[in-house]
Amino acid sequence: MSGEKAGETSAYGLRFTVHESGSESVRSFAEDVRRDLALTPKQIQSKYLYDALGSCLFEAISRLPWYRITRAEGRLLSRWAAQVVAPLTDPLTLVELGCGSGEKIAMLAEALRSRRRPVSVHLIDISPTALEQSERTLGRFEHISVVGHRATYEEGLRRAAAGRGRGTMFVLFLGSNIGNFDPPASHEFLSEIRRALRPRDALLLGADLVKPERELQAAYDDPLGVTAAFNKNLLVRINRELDGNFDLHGFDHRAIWNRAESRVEMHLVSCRAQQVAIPSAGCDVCFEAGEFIWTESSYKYTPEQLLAMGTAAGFRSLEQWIESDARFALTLFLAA
Ligand code: AVI
Repeated sequence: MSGEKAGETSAYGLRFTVHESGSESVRSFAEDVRRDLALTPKQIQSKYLYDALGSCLFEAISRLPWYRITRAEGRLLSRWAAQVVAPLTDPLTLVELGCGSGEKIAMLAEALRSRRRPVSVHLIDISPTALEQSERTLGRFEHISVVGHRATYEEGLRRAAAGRGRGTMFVLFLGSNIGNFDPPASHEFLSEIRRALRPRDALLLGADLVKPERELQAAYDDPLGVTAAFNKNLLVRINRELDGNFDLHGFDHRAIWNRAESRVEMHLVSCRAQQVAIPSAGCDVCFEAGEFIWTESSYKYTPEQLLAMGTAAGFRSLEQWIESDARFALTLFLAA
């Protein structure tokens, strides 16, 4: 099911339209939870971290001193925005996969202001909160029109590509969101982006780099416990949406650096042997003491790996900018 929520005209006269997608319904959540909690190890897909509260908690994470991805990427964008957009010819359609609060696309919109050409922006996020925040952030630009798609990346990308006009489509996949895909899935997804593009279209990929383990540990298990709350909110969501009876005190947040796989794994570890009922998912789940649910992987890369990933998906790398303090890379690819 998909449909258009009321289009709105902002104070700036811009149209902001949210296209809803029913693909993240409670029913598919229930089916996924039932299937993935029967796996060994038990799992819950990380996309379910982002309900309204989860999106706010992620926003809070991005402001923590120990989680440096967002600020490092912001520094690169504010320093290099003009160079990023320079090779792209007008008219431009910008598509951001996972828009967060809209601050990053705003930096590029700022750099495009001097061209005095209208820019179409498509924002794709499964979180209505993120879409609303982005709408507010982008409301100040008179040269852009915004369409929000409440959809998965794949569905949103399909819709944005179907609605594009002539000119250049520029896909932004930032914030190291690529890191939440395992390697086969990231290859498949980058290839899917490439298939949605025409030659001379472009992709900007923001990805976190390998760094010392103690920095990763602090980023994913922060001393304020915000990341722990973000992770445990999955159980709150299951209790609310699927009538589960998870005891929140019965699970601990854990983040581990899996060096062999080059990823940080987030787990929810059962503090004791226990049984949890999730009636709306049609399951009762037994946990042994110490057994965990694997809730997220965040892959970390070398700069060379990122170039190779783009090339393998059918792109040609044009430029790579590295923030060497926090170790983060922005890579600009052209559709070959
Ligand atoms: C959204 N994503 C790139 C974040 C990450 O770093 O993997 C989500 C996150 N998980 C824990 N902290 C932040």
